[in-house]
Amino acid sequence: KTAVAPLDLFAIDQLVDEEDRDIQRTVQELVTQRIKPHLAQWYEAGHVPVRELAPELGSLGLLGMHLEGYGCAGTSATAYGLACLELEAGDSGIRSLVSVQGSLAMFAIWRWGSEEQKQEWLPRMAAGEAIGCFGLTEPDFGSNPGGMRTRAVRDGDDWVLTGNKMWITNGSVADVAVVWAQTDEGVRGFVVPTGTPGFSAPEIHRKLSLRASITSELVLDGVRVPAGAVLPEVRGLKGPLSCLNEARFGIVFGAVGAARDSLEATIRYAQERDIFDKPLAAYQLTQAKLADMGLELGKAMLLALHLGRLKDEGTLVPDQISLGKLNNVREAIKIARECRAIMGAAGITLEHPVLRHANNLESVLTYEGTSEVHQLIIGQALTGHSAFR
Ligand code: TGC
Ligand code: FAD
Repeated sequence: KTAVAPLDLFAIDQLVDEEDRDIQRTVQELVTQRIKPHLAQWYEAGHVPVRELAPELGSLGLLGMHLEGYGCAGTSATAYGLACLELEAGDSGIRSLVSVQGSLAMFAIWRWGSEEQKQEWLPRMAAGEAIGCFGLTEPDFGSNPGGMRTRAVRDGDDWVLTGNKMWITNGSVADVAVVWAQTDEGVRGFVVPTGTPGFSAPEIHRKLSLRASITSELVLDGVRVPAGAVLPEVRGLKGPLSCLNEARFGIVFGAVGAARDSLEATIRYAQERDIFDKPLAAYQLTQAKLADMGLELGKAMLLALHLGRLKDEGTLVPDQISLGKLNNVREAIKIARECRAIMGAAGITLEHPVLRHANNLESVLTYEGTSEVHQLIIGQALTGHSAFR
């Protein structure tokens, strides 16, 4: 009897529109042919060729794909989610590249930028010719970005930015950084070309997670930008947090991809590996683990699709994105770790994707709001009390 693909357990494919499914298949093909063969090497090297990959991702419309106009594909939010799922079935670092470009840097400009900023950056970013990064986190302010110390002060018509950002995806390969800074008018966003004097982005090395992704510090040492560099349409923390909603939504789907890839690899392995004279897959203990993982994977996918539908209807609220991010990343990391254990020693190498996914998901659990931050957002929605301070 042939094994059932984990996603088919729930017959979830039938719930997805034909058009969205076509997009998903195209991304799956790209990941299988162009990305998966190189992942072990990129991961080992702690490097990913962002400059080469970005135009390929752009040519498929994957950069800023759910945005309208300015060279963006304008797909449904669900299609964007399914693309994130397939990219993260490759590696969380590849999905990060796409999340940061489309949902953070491009979205910030698309939603809060001036017409000039949009015309200047969005078409090139959609094509993958210009790379963007998003600087919110600081060394001392991660979960609490409202405390940020980076400051932008007026000097005549210009703004001068000073401060440090930390853990910034694509920082050292970016052409443009969307930087959030305190001003006399509250937090504001700035579109900073990375060649501006005073801007530097040292890469962070020795990561044990998200190795197929570039992570950097941003140093802003009196970076002078013209008046037209400020995002004119937003003031306050709502600016960056609105971008996080978009990226967190992508992660709700993406985490399912990492879990699916782990489970598929493990089911294959368990069928081929004989232990005490019969396949590992034939033992009740193994089957109980696989069944529980298949169940959690299907539930996570149903939740992702539900949130996708709400987003496409225009009714999705941030608290619901927190439900999805908390559940799906938490379950995905449990699945990847359990898969690693089922594979025994073979699970610890880059011959199989499971420990790579589990290690990546450590970052995913932390970035875009830690699990604790999302628990507290949900706690606040349930009780009306903010437990953040
Ligand atoms: P709080 O007082 O609750 O709110 C301040 C203002 O923001 C508004 N707001 C939102 N607006 C849009 N979307 C949301 N989700 C929003 N949440 C809050 C709120 O209405 C208020 O507006 P106004 O007009 O009244 O001023 O803010 P707080 O300081 O208490 O903080 C709340 C908290 C802790 C939930 C927030 O700070 C938070 O989410 N912290 C986590 C930070 C985080 O997620 N950072 C991610 C950095 S980027 C990243 O990790 C990229 S990883 C690479 C990849 O994606 O692959
Ligand atoms: P902290 O905020 O110091 O949290 C430490 C611990 O305290 C966590 O367990 C947290 O859950 C817990 N905690 C926090 N608040 C509370 C509370 N109220 N109650 C109880 N517990 C609490 N940021 C960007 O701006 N742009 C990027 O492109 C980007 N890319 C990233 C890429 C990677 C690989 C990583 C790892 C991070 C990236 N980040 C980025 C930063 C990320 O968003 C932060 O790491 C995250 O927001 C958490 O901040 P922190 O690491 O400072 O942890």
